[in-house]
Amino acid sequence: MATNRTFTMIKPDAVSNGHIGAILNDITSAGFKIIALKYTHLSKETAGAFYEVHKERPFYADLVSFMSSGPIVAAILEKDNAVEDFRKLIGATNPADAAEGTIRNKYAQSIEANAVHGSDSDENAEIEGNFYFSQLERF
Ligand code: RTP
Ligand code: MG
Repeated sequence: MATNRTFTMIKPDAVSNGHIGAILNDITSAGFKIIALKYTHLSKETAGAFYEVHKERPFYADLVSFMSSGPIVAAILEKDNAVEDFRKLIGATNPADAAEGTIRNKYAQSIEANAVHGSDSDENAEIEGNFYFSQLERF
């Protein structure tokens, strides 16, 4: 069953390049409501645990280093058809392939430093949101 929530992170490249405000504005302008929001810095261990699903992928070690290289912004977002619509809003993983006007098209640096994360399923949105936020941190 489709739910109306997804989970995102503004990645270290976009934070250090000063794009937090612009990206949150794009997200809310596209009709997503912010349910939970956190500014934090992942340790290598925490980033490794978050990306456990990618453990066997060749880019896993680099991804964990990158995601723990500086602060990130984590959020739970709400909108009808949230997971699919949010992935449309952010664009393809590789910014070279991301459609004009998408967040990755505007703010990403490379296939790894690609500005934002977006959950790829309702099930993962739930798991990822629970990784960062308690019930008391959701509004
Ligand atoms: P995300 O999970 O961050 O929303 O990205 P995605 O679904 O579009 O891509 P995924 O396949 O889940 O990969 C997770 C993140 O790993 C980095 N990556 N690097 N060097 C590479 O070839 C490579 N491929 C992926 C990216 O940061 C990607 O977003
Ligand atoms: Mg993914």
